[in-house]
Amino acid sequence: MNKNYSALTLEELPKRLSQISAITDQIGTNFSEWNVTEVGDGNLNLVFIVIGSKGKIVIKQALPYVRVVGDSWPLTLERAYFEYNALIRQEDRDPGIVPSVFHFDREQGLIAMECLDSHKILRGKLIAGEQVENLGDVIGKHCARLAFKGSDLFMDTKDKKHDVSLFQKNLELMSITENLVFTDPYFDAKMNNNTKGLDPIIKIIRDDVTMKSRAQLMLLKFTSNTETMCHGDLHSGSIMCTDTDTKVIDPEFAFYGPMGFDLGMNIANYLMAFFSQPAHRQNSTEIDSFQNWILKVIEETIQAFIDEFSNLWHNNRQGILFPKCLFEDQDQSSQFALNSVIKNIWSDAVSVCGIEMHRRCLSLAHNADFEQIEDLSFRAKLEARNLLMGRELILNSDKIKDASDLTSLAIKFNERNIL
Ligand code: SR1
Ligand code: MG
Repeated sequence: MNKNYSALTLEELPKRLSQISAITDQIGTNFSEWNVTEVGDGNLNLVFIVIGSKGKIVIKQALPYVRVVGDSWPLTLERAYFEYNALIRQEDRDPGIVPSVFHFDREQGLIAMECLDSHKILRGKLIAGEQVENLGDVIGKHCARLAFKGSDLFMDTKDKKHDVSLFQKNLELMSITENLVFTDPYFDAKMNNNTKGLDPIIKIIRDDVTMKSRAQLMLLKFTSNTETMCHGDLHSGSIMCTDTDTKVIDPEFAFYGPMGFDLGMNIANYLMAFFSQPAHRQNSTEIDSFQNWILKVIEETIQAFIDEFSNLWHNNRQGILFPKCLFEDQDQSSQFALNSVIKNIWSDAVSVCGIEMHRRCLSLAHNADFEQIEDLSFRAKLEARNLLMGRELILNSDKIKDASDLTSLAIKFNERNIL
C-alpha cells in the first residue's frame, strides 16, 4: 500500500478535500460547513455524500482490504484506478449512463463523482416492488454498446490490445470473480455460507460433474476470451434508478472478457428478484403482477441488446473483425455472421446467468433479495427454485434459444415445490 494513503474519516474529509478545485467547484469552498455522511453499503469501499452550499458530491474511496470481511483480507487500492478507467470508457461508449467523474486520486484510491441522490439502488426497488420505466431498454442497449464498442468489431486493434493489457492488471478483482463466482459455489470453500435446509439441493449441484465442467468451461472463457471491456459486476446493486431514469455505477471489477458476461449477470439478478418476490409482496395478485413485470424487463433487456448490437454491427462496424470488405463490399450479407456472433454471446450470457444464480446463494456475498427473508425455511424453498434453474441454465446454455425460452423456464421453476 502507498505510504501516503490514509482512509478518509467523517471528521477529516472536509479539510483534506477542501483544496481540490474540481470538488469545490461542485459544492463550494466553505468546507467547515460541509455536511458529510458515509453511505457505503457495498462489500468493498467507503462511500461519502458531501453536501456544501453549492451542491452535493459523492466521494468513493477504496479501503486496503475487503470491507465486508475486514483487514484479514487485504485488497489493492488500485481497484479505484480500474474503476476510473472503466468509468471514462463507459461514458464514451454509452454517454450519460454513468455518474460524471470530477476528480481521481490514484494514491488515495479516491474518485469524486456526481451524486445521484434522487436515484435508489435497483435491488432495493425490486425488493420494494417499485417498477422502473424503460429499465430493460436502457440496460439492454448499454450492455450491447459496451460489448460492441470495446471489441475488435469497433476499436482500433492496437488501442484494444493496449486496453486489454491495462485491464489484465485488475487481477485481484478478477481473482475474486474467478473464485467466488465460478468455483467456490461448487465445493466446500472456506468462506461459503448457505441457508439452512439447502443441503439436498447443494448435493445435486456438487454431484453434477457435467454441470461443474460446463461452469469451468465458462471460467476458461472468462480468463481467456478478451472480447470486450465488461463492467464485471452488473448486478442490481450496481444499477441506480428513479422511477424513470437508470444509471450504472461501480465498475471496479472491469475486465476484458466475454461479450455476454454483463448481460448474463444482469439477468441472473432479475431472476433472483423474481424468485424472491413471494416473500416480499402481500398477496398473490401483487406477487404475480410484479413477477410478470420482472419477466417483461428480462425480455426487453435481451431484445434491446440484440437490436442495438445489430444496429451497431450494420452501421458502426469498423474494426478488424468481420470487415465489410468480406461481406457488404462484395454485395454479400453479413447476417449469418451477425447471427452466429449473437448466438455465442447469448449462450455465454445464459451460462454466466446460471453461475451467478448459484454463487449468490452458495458462496460469499449473498444478495439482499433472499437474505432479507427472515423465515429461513421459506427462504430455502425460494432459493432452491433459483439454484435448480441455475443448474438447468448451465447445462443447457446452448439449447435455450431465446428470451422466451428463458422466461418460460423461470415460470416453470417458480411453480415447483422443491423443499
Ligand atoms: C469480496 S467482494 C464480493 C462481491 O462483492 C462485489 O460486489 C462482487 O460481486 C464480488 O463478487
Ligand atoms: Mg460493487
